[in-house]
Amino acid sequence: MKAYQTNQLRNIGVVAHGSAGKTSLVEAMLFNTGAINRLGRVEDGTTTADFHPEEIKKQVTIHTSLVPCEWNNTKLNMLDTPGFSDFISDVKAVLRVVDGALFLVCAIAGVEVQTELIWGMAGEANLPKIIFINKMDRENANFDKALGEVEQMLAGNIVPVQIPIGAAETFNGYVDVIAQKAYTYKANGEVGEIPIPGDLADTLASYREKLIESSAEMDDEALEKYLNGDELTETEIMNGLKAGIKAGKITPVLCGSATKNLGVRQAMNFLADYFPTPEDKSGAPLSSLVFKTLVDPFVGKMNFVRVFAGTMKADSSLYNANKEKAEKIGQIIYVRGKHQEPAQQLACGDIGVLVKLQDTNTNDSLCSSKDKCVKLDPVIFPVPTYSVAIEPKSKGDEDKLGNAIHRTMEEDPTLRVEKNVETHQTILTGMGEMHVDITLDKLKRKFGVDIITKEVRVPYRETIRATVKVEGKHKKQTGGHGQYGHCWIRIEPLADKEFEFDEEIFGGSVPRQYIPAVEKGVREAMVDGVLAGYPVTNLKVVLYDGSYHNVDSSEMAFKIAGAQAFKKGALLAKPVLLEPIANVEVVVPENFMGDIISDFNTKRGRILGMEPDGRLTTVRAQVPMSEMYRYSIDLKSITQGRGSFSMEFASYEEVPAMLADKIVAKAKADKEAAEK
Ligand SMILES: Nc1nc2c(ncn2[C@@H]2O[C@H](COP(=O)(O)OP(=O)(O)OP(=O)(O)O)[C@@H](O)[C@H]2O)c(=O)[nH]1
Ligand SMILES: [Mg+2]
Repeated sequence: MKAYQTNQLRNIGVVAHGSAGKTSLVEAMLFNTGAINRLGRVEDGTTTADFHPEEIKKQVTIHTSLVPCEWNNTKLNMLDTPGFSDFISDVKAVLRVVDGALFLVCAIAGVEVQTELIWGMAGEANLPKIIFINKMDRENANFDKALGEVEQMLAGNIVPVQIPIGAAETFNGYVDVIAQKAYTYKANGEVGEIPIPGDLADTLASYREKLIESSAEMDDEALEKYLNGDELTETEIMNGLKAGIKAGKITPVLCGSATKNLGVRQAMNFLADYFPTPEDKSGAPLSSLVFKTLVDPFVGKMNFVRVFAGTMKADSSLYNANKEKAEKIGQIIYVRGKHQEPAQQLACGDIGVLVKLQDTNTNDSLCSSKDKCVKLDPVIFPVPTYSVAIEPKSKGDEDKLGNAIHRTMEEDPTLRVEKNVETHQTILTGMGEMHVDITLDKLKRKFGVDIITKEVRVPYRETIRATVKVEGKHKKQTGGHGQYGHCWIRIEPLADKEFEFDEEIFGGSVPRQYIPAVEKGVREAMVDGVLAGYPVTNLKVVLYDGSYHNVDSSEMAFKIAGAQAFKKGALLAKPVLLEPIANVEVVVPENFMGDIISDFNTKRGRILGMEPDGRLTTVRAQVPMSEMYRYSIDLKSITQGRGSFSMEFASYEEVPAMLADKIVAKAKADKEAAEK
């Protein structure tokens, strides 16, 4: 791959809802450059961008792929992103490093949820946007309907610069609104000029008017001319369009078919001619951001990096501003999907891959040295909310699993792993079912660990509601050295603290040195509650009496006596089961509010409040954690993917009696089964 100057580069994020045709479009683009001589198909797993085994298997994009297309003396750095919501983190990362986004809209399905969401993100980032209405060749393709949805659902000044000629099997050309000419696609990829179809004349006139008006608004002189009723020159229109795109004030709309490779060359020309170039800061100190990390089985760790200022040179040393550590560049490589070739440098604005960096991962800023350090804003990744419990299929693989997960997390910022000390489960949390499935597949394929998943156990706890006085006596005095420990304890509920131990011993009925042993016995007994084996909390134990034996008493004997007393006492002290409650915040379009609330009612939730904010409403509630482990799936189905939520632990509360009976019964059955 040739080296390109900053003004020859275009960094373009290809984004949309799943299946809109992003990967197919990028494939056609690459084919048109001559870099590949066969047009790969997603269905066959032969595209350049979807090369990871998990992508080929599922026929969807899971990882962002960088596919540079050398075209008309420019390099279009196309970043093909996933459309499936579980992998939205990759889209977020891409939007952080590109100079604009190419949105695909399916000519049949129209504007779908993920497209709407990503549109919002691109808007927040002030990114230039272009729309390509795809699948014009398919049955029921309807450009006007798709365009209508775009205008209605996506904010901004939408300006069609092409009009398709025909649709579905008759789709065979387009009218260029800028040049005011009509073309038909030819088999060899060229186009031939044809007369403008009569039935499109009015549409052309109205789109052209919109284009001129929008372009004129970008320049005072042009605007004055326009308002005076004078004609704008072609150059003025083109400059206005270019400026409008860059400023995010004009969103041009193009059309075509990715899989038939129709309209794709025109889209490439348009990107090369009208899309903004990276800002040229080649003279400034090096500033760059890693936006994706992949662990390749052959190459090792690959860090995708975008240079924002300066030039990055191969065989040089870098400084990682986040880790505050020097890094040596092993090699810079240009990638095209999985194809790799060495590069001497990355010009300002360019995107490439660094291999074998020690401590660098996604979101790290790399600069030239400590004193010329530039730390860039990181990508804010979504917090994962879908959890499963995992364990290796064969017990011996525990260590292997730990290591494999650690490596996988290096390349995935939306994965969490946590060992729950109460339930002894390892909990894997990801963005959704598909994300977790793919992660488990990957762990098996890359690291050879077979993993089974289990339902997440709720970390219930137990406490008591009444005060009791009980005796514990451990006495074995037949033959040899005997054992003797004897205590009286009072167990009382304690509101704000997990545990407290006190003593009110008079006259040395229990000698000093054995008091800690009683406490130890109680604490050990509290780990395994009397109701269902959960840890017991929120109580105070007071040792107030007992007795001892000069020869036979020991710490061990008093520990056993303490434990005995506690077990007996806890049963008498009205034990109850506690469950963790979460504070939940759900953000949904206003019209789903009612459904969200009634769903929480079925989940034993308490609604704390609702706050409208524009089209969205935030619902705040307290819901038992046990009802929330699969909420990401429920929320997706209630809102068709338009909602998001977060939650955090709030407190422990008593489980309603009916439910508690079931949990206790199940715990007993489990215990019996385990003992068999
Ligand atoms: N008829 C027709 N089918 C298309 C076109 N573009 C894509 N497809 C088909 O639509 C399906 C999805 O295409 P992809 O290119 O994988 O779509 P994507 O946007 O990359 O999807 P994700 O990676 O899952 O987000 C595939 O079966 C393609 O063959 C098109 O222009 N016309
Ligand atoms: Mg794809």
